[in-house]
Amino acid sequence: MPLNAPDQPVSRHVSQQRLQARLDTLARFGATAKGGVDRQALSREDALAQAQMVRWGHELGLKASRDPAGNLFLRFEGLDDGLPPVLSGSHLDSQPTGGRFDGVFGVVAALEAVQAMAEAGHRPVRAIEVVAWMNEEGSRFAPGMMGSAAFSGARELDEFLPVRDGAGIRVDEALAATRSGLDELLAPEGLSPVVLRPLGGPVAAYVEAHIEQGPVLERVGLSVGIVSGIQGKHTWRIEVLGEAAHAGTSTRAERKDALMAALAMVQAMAQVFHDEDDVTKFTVGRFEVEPNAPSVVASRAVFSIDLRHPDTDRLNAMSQQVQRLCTEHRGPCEVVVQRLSAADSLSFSADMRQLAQDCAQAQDIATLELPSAAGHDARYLNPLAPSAMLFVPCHLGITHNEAEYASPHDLWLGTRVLADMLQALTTASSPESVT
Ligand code: HGY
Ligand code: MN
Ligand code: MN
Repeated sequence: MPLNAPDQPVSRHVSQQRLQARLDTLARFGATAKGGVDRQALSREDALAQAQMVRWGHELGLKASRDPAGNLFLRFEGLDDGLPPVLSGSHLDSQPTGGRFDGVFGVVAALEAVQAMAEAGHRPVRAIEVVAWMNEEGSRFAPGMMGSAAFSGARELDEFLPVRDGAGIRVDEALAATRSGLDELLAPEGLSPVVLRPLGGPVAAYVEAHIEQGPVLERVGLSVGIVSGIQGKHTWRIEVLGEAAHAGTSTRAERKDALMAALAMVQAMAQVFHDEDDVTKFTVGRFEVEPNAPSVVASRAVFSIDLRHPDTDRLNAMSQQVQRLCTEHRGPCEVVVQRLSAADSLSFSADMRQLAQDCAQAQDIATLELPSAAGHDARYLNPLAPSAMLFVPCHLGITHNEAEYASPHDLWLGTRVLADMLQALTTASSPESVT
């Protein structure tokens, strides 16, 4: 049963200035010289950003909790504590040369929506939890979306704990370090420590605001997009093992050149996955070579594969070729093909998309429905509860790049629609079911 836009919308209390100020504050944690951010998952910068969210939540009387996967929750109590909460948020971690909006906008927008409710004197029937998911980006620890995948039960947290970053630090070590880091940051301020909560839990609905990471909304001159779905994404880690040898004395015939074998694999996949309509996205973003010395034949090469397509069958058909193509092109080397993640394409519920449309229309905000080519934590919430995503434009679609930009006005409009959606999802008219 679709819900309607609220008749006393709290969106009028959403503050553009406060939203921008909070984004500017968080952009300081991991700020890069070129105006972007490098805030790796479970890093000191990540802990500083989480601590700042806890401080802001504390000012609003929100209870902070963190689960064993490092997801952070700020809870705005509802009238009926027994009802499953509505969750809204995104991620605080970034790519190494990331932008100031990817992920963090959704976390700050959810907080702003809750603050607008508090200022409007609106007490929701069911709680709202502002959430910052751990390691959405998968930059320091692969795969990405570890926090939301573990929360939803799509993946076991135990699978992720032994994963190491480039410095050999394990996820569980980094989780422990940021947990104590968070307590150390907050204790001197007399803030109650962040409560440890169990992994998972009931969710009534989930809404995530995010920059589009594409050029469509800006091109058509709209400030808010309603996301129809998210394309499928499969990722791998490929390790090629050869033998170090002298660049001058070893002959081609006797070499076990890990780099040349890896390049042959990448080339073969690029050809097989090439499609004229440019829908398939095949990316090798990480490529490590050992010993990485100019006069030594490479003994080892490790590279990532990120393969995406909106059609799940097509994606699966391509996926099945990865092992074969790597094996066929390994030459005299050994190859280890490790699948890291496999997520199908998904669509968001029509009721939730309709609610987004109604809440925007009630504010005379024109919208466009569009798919997401980028992955988001909503992927893992969608099977649990009715979920939706809202996009705001990002200039020229530039993202995963320090030049990423979204205008204060667009961010404000997107947050206003989010606020009214969360209000509609938590009003008395919806105590038993959400949509
Ligand atoms: O990879 C993605 O699509 C997301 O931005 N981490
Ligand atoms: Mn993101
Ligand atoms: Mn991203």
